[in-house]
This record gives sequence, C-alpha cells and structure tokens, in this order.
Amino acid sequence: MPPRIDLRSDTVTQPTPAMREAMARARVGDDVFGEDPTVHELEALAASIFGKEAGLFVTSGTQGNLVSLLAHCNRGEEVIMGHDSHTYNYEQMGAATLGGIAPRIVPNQPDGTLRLEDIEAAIMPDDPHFAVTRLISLENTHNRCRGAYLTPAYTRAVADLAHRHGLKLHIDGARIFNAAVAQNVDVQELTGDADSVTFCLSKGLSAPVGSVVVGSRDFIARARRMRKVLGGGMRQAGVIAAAGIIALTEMVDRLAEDHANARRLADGLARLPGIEPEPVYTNIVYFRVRHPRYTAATLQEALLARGVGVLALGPDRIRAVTHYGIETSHIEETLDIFEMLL
Ligand code: TLP
Repeated sequence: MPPRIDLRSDTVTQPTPAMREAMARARVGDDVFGEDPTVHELEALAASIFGKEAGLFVTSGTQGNLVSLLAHCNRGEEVIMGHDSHTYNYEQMGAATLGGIAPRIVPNQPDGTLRLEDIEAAIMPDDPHFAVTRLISLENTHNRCRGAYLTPAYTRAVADLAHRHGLKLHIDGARIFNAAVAQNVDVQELTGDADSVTFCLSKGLSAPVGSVVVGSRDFIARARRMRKVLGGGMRQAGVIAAAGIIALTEMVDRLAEDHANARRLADGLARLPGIEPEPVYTNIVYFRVRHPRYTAATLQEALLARGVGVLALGPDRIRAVTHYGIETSHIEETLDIFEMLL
C-alpha cells in the first residue's frame, strides 16, 4: 500500500478522470507500422509545443535519454554531463553499457548548472589520444540539485558553446514544464536552442506512462530505430498516448500549485527543531535532518508509520515532492505530523 500522503515522488501521480476517459475512447493502431493515430497526435502536439520538427513517444524518461544519447553519439564517443545528473546516477549509465558511449563528468553547481569554463575544458581536442566529444547533456529542472531550474539565457549560452565546438545539446527535461511555469516562460525559450529534449508525461503532468523526445526529423528517425532495438516499439500505444495528450493540454498550468505547496512545506519545516530545508525552486523540497533522535532513515520510517511517504537520500538528507495528488490540506497535515514527531 502506498503512503496516504505520498511525497516520495511526482511519479506516483494517478491519471485524472479526463485521462481515463480519453484512454477508453482512444483510436489505436499498430504504432510499429506507424498506424496509431493517437500516438501520431501526441508526437505532433509535443513537436509543436517545443517548436521542433518531430517527436517520439517512449516508455520512460530513462528510455528517452538513452535513445537520445544513442542517436547523437557513435561508439567510443563522449557525452559531457553533470556529476549529479539523473542520467549519470540513476539510469545505469545505459549509454555506456549498451552504446559504448563514455560520460565525461563535470561538477554540477548547487543551482544545477555546469560552469561554461568547465564544459569547455571537458571538450577533448582533435587528437588521436582522445575520444571524440559529441554531446553535452543538461538537466532542467535538476532533480538532485533541489529541483532548481536552468534559465533561458544559461541554456542558450550552453547551446552556443556546444554548436561553436560542433557538438550537440541534449536536455533531460523530465520536469521541463516545472521549469517553464516557475519562470513564467514558454517552454520553447528553455529548449529552442537544444538539439533534443526528453520530457516526462508521467511525473507532475500525471499521465500514467510515458515520455516524449523531440528534435529534428533526422534525429527522431535515428532515435526511433534506437527505441526499437531497445524493445521499445509499442503497438496499440494510443491507449496511453491519449493520457499524454491530456497531460499536455490540461495539466501544465496547475504545476504552479505544486510549487506553492512545496514552498508551504519548506516554510513550515524551517520552523521545526532539527530540520533544515534547502532552497526551493519548483516542486522538490530537500531538507537536512539535524535532530538528536533521528537520522534521515529513521525519520522516514516514523513518517511512513503515520501515513507520510518521503525519500531518505543519504544519511541526513530527505526529499519530498509535491504533485497533483497533494492538496494544501495534506501539507498542513504533514507539518502537524512532523511537529508531533520532533
Ligand atoms: N526520477 C525519479 C527517480 O528515478 C529518482 C524520481 O523520483 O525523481 N530524468 C530525471 C531528471 C528524473 O528525475 C527521472 C526520474 C528520469 C529522468 C527518468 O524517468 P523515468 O523514471 O520515467 O525513467
């Protein structure tokens, strides 16, 4: 049984009633034959929202990032990414395992950025001693860096740097709509200069399954081949793509509520003894546990026993994520439970 107030992740969101209805009604076909009209509609909608030529419906954010890296890089080539990035830490480094693509790691700053000079220094010169650097990968919002968002100006600067060196830029935009809503900008301002973007339908946008990769027509054709070799060719996938269409058309603006609830939670936690919340940018709240009676693990356990799910990530660090299933009243209840425990 999941916790009653589930702050472990925004991946736990349940499909909305409108999604379930759209799923039941969806027109479907064999998408490997290119015959699923609802998948086509989702891919075209995603491409138009991002101002790209084409889209590809994939099973997950992990698969989206993997097919993107495989489509951009050949075996023996390198991708520059942050040491705290999701792709480096939580995706089994699939591009290395399956594609012979090596990560070249540069330090993430606390705001999720990579310093331009660090990126530049990580680009290998054209010399037979070195692997060829092919790609830079950014993450927006940044999961391990407190849900911080990258700005349009920063992303543009990295894209310029990449293109000046003949590299491509990929963005792991699992939560790119959180980044757009938090800055009140169109998502294209955050991704227009990137060569590819993965974004997730199944996190804050509440669809049950799926992510989409967007990019040029040629790039998406290569990514589609990669998806197939990974076993990700889906058949009557319109049933789940239908929920993704609702996610994109109805669920973006309400992310602001999740951001407000995250702030409410952090403000309340800051008033409690032995809890030190980190800065909050979007829907992710990290806090340190500096309490004589608790470690992160034992506090997680005590909260769970009272129906509140959080994730202990490290000996004294906990993550709580707000989403469609969390109302303001849940935040208040959560804070009452914290107060009782501490
Ligand atoms: N993140 C999940 C877990 O894997 C940790 C979470 O609960 O936050 N990029 C980013 C930035 C992500 O946060 C995630 C998932 C992914 C990619 C992978 O997406 P999925 O889970 O759909 O493969």
